[in-house]
Amino acid sequence: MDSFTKAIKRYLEKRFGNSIEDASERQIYQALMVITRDKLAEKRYHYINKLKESEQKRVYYMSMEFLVGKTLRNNLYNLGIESEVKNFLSENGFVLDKIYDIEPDPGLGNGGLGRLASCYMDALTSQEYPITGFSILYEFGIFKQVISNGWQQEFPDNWLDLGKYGLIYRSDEEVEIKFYGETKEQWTSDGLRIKYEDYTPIIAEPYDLMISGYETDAVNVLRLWKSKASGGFNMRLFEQGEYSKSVESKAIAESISKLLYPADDNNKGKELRIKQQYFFTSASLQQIVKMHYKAYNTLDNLAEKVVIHINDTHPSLCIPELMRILMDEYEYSWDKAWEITIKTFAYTNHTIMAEALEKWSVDLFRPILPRIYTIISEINNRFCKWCKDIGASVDLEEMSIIHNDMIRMANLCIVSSYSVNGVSKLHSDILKKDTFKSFNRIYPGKFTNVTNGIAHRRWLGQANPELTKYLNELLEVDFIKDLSSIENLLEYKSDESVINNLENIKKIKKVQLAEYIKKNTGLTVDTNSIFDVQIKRLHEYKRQLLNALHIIYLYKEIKYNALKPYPRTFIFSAKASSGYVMAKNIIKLICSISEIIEMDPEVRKYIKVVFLEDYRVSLAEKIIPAADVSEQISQAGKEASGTGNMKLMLNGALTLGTMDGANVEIYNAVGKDNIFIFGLSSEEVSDLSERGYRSEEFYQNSSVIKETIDFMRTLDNGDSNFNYMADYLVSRDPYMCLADFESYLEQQKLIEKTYQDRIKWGQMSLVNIANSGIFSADRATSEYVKEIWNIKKVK
Ligand code: OX2
Repeated sequence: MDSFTKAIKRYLEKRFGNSIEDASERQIYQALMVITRDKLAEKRYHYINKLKESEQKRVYYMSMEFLVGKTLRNNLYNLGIESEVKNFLSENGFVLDKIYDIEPDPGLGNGGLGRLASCYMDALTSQEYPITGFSILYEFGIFKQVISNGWQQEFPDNWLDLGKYGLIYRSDEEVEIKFYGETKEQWTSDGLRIKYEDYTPIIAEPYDLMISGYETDAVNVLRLWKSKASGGFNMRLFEQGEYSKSVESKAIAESISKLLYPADDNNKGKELRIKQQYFFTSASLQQIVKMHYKAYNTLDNLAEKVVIHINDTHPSLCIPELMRILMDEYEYSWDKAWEITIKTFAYTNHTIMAEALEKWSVDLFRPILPRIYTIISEINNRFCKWCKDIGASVDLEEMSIIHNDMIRMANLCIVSSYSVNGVSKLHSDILKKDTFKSFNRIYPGKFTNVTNGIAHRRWLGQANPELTKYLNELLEVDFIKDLSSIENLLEYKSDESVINNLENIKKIKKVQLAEYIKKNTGLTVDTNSIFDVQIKRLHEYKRQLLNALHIIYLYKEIKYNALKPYPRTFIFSAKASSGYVMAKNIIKLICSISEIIEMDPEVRKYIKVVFLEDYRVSLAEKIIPAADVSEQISQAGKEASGTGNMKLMLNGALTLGTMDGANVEIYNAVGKDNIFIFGLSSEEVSDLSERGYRSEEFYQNSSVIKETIDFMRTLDNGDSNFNYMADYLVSRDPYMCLADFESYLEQQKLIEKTYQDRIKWGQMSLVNIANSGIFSADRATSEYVKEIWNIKKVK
């Protein structure tokens, strides 16, 4: 530790010519980022040497998204030096929390899928497993959301400006990626060889982010690739006065790593997205293969030493890329290359939403990646032939990788991986029984489940130090090291003083959040009210609209039927994909409700609506510990798992949810008396869909629905979209909000009643915290380690 503080002083002197007394907060921030990074890099050096010596198997985790969250606090916490650094700084007049605030959230992801990848990197590192993450160094991560007059606006997020201090540039490991051009088959004395001509080369520059683990010597790396033109700018054009043309190819090349697509609901921006996907998978594969060859002088044992995990289909071009490298660069035959490939890849599916299952049109794809296209096409030919050979009565319409001139990436992944998993029990069952049922028939045993998990060290240890400290003292077990031991809390279920203490901690977190709300929205919220929270991407299937409809109902009842409900603060935070019009309309609706309530002194005594803009990891860390109610109200069968549900439960919020995704497992863990479940089951949803869902019938047949929607229309003032949304609900309602409305209302009433029984609520909350152990990412990653990857700790 002494050396750490010395290093801070030395850095300030050398870099800025300042002593610590004269340093600015910015300078302290930079010093801490750089010194922490270098300290981790040093640890990494020893760790990697042990790993190399042991020649053990490694995992490479490919993901288009990693939502790492702020790194500085996480690293100091994991290194066990946070409180010393805090004291050292405060002796010198600085507040560590203010320094943390300077760091931007590296927004290299959209939502759950990206955050899951980061939780897993953290958990695996804490358990000393060898994993490397690969992704893109997006210059602009997920956009900054600003709400203006209730509408979402997007602004670029220039996170690298201050975020760059955590990265290490590895100029020695650049690779070249080839796009466009033509491939020619050539017969040589060694047989058939592929020659690639007239291609456009792009350089991938590697930047490494150190991933620290809790109380461990392990340091893993997230490698992020940045695109750069090969050859830079054209001097001849520049000399001819063609200034903008001279840098054109550079601009095109660099566009690849410019922006994270703010869409996790569809596959837009097709061409650039294909380029991004190939760019990072090719760069990563080239590096993996090169390193392996250097270590073993052969690729024959690749599958024994390497697992490449494909996080949803976005990185699926890894598969044909490995085939290409093996055949075109290392002269393997098709059969031998295929044998290695299908033992190397494992694939996780994260969604069954048709619009999110990636498909690329052959016409678009083939010119960009001609060689890769030929390989995919050959994989498909052989797969279809094999199906016929085994005589399986299989449905090639459903299973063929290329169908109607579209390449179906999930099918490619299933055919080419040795393992396919879903992310909750329900989701994995749906994959087997429905979405991929024919595949499940011909590949028995290939499909499996690993229910998601979360990095409790961040989501409890760091986000809620008050609760962590209290539980540490109470339980006398290191539940931060091993979350399963948190179940000891159950012993205190009847201990009123414990219930009171938990309630007091919740209150502290609510006060902190209320201050944030005041500062950022100007709204004053009652910290004695129920904090009812829905925070996640804005999607119709997640049904923020159902939540909004309930608030409109309450408003009507308070205003016209003298209802005096227990006070509630409805807190929303969500980004909508920039092209998703209906999602943006839902944000507008929520903001309009908030405004109307705020103007009405009669109503705002009881209910308030807060929409916090720019949802991101660091904001989630503030909201989650303060939540009383966790809204997990997706249409059953649509949310593959959810992970926010687990984070909220861990912090003592009670779930109000449908039997969807991991809610089902939360229900099983806490029992029916400690959760609020409503709505149609996933089978009932399917049945109703098949029979033909008509929301208008629900509107006509239920007086409460009818009155609420009719009232909603009266709120329209021309600038709001109440009428528009009411029409949408009555005429379409694709995710069946109206079908579930009454049962949702019933559970909301029960919540209100239960909350007022402070002991009962406190006990339910305690039971939730105590049963959250199974949702640790340590548990989830251990399942990957044992069931799928078969790797060992680095000792
Ligand atoms: C999300 C899923 O929607 C969510 O249910 C799940 O918890 C998360 O992935 C992590 O598994 N994009 N985001 C997801 O899937 C896709 C595709």
